[in-house]
Amino acid sequence: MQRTFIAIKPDAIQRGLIGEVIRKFEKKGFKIIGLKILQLDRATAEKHYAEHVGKPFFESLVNFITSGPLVAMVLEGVNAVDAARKLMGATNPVNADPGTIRADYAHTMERNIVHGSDSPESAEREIGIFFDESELVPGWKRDLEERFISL
Ligand code: IDP
Ligand code: MG
Repeated sequence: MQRTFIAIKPDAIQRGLIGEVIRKFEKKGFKIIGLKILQLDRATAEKHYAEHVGKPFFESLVNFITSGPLVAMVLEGVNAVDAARKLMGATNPVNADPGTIRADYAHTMERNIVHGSDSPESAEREIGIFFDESELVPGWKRDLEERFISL
């Protein structure tokens, strides 16, 4: 089991897509173990996107991600980091495989609906930025799993 950090970005929230995005991850079988809505301040946004400091798009990226509320989420699953990124599709939605979240709902890199951690290390770092450990419910079981265990 692995954890990954997902953010549903302000463009998705403006467009009323929170439910659609969560549905994709739920349908795939991830467990949501952390979930909240918040508006990022600049300092936190810069910390979250620290790897992109100095890149030409950094300023507009930070402006965008702080422009409205986002939904922060922690998912648990097998190979959660890679599996979630696969489901999200490529950074540039034009290159995203059909059926992925970015292919279905976005067509520009600047408004690509969703963020997902790129490694288990990034996941732990990003989870720490957005959540206190006490806000997470790790390892909860579905009734079906409990039933299988007892059979
Ligand atoms: P990722 O979100 O797929 O991990 P990153 O390279 O980490 O992609 O970039 C973070 C975010 O910054 C992207 O999701 C995208 O919104 C934006 N971004 C990345 N590269 C560019 C670019 O070349 N121009 C404009 N925006 C970009
Ligand atoms: Mg990234």
